[in-house]
Amino acid sequence: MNKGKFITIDGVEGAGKSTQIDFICSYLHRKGIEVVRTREPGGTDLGEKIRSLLLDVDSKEMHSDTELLLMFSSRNELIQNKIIPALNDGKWVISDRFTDASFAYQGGGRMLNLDRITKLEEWVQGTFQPDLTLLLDVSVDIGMKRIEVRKEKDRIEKEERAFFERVRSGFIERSKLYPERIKLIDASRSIDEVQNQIQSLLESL
Ligand code: Z5A
Repeated sequence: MNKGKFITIDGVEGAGKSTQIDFICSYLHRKGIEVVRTREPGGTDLGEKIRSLLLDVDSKEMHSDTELLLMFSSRNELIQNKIIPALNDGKWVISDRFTDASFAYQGGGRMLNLDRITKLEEWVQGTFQPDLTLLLDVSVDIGMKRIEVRKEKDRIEKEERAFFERVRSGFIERSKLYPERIKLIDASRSIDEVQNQIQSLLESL
């Protein structure tokens, strides 16, 4: 039986996931909870290699189905080799992105059939789901503005604006389907205000 809790955080790029994960980790540490921080795609040795393939700008011909399958390959490694063992040890796991991102990016952005994504989800996860998903919702404009000062864009970040609008809608649809698990947070607010919203959700967990 799992003893730890599994929390995921998601949203369009620039929503503030990394910023808020820093806060969540230190908040839980202060409560005496041991936390494992991870990310998708990636989070394991093999997963990080898969991540490099996925984000490589030279892979621009990658078929959308290949992209989806690689996301789930990375996820399988992460679940089996990192998340489940940590939860069984009583640790809490915080993942920067998880399966909702596949529904939003590959389902919404790439317009892949959602039933096929559901089949992969069932195959890789069975009934395993996060205890809590924090969905940081921000407009595509705000998200892009926050990260415009950054280095070069990776393969997915190079997509056109309409792609990211579909991704955002995909996330919102997910939150409507699973309101108990996915908590929609207005991430256009200040960092402190977003933190306060997250802190009360963590307390209830
Ligand atoms: N992907 C996929 O397609 N399918 C899948 O199944 C999965 C992933 C799992 C890698 O994700 C890519 O993989 C991603 C989706 C795809 N592609 N895209 N696009 P990633 O998570 O590694 O990369 P990212 O989406 O590009 O994340 P990010 O740009 O690093 O965003 P973030 O972590 O949400 O933002 P941040 O670094 O915390 O904040 C950005 C800046 O905004 C920073 O200067 C902050 O100080 C500032 N900030 C943060 N919060 C605020 C607030 N509230 N106000 C003002 N400023 C703020």
